[in-house]
Amino acid sequence: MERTFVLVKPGAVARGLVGEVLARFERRGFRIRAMKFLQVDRELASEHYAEHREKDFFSDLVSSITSGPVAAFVLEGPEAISVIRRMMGVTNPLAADPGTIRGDHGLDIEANIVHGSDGPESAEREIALYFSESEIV
Ligand code: 3AN
Repeated sequence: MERTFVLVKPGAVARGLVGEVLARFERRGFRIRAMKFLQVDRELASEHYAEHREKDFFSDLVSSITSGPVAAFVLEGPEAISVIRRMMGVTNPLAADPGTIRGDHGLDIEANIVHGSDGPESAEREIALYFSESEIV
């Protein structure tokens, strides 16, 4: 069993897509270990996206993720990190395959619906950023 961190981004929350995104993961068989609806502040956003600090799109990324509430989840299942990444589709929705979350629900790379951890270290780091141990059940 593996745990991963998933976040439904503000644009998708505003469009009413939280249930749609979560339902896909639940139907696939992943278990919810933690869930939270929150407003990300600039400090948390900078921590979350620390690896992108030098990128030219960093300030847009921080503005985007802090633009409204998000839904955050810890999901668990076999090979959760890679299976969920494949279900999300590639970063650019224009290139994401139909049938994936990004491929079915958007066209804008800066509002690409969902974030999912890209490896075991980032999963543990991101889970710890958003949840305390007692919130994971
Ligand atoms: P992923 O979310 O697929 O792991 P990352 O970690 O490379 O992709 O990018 C994090 C976020 O930064 C993406 N979800 C997307 O919103 C934004 N992003 C990535 N690349 C670009 C880009 N070239 N232009 C604008 N935004 C980008």
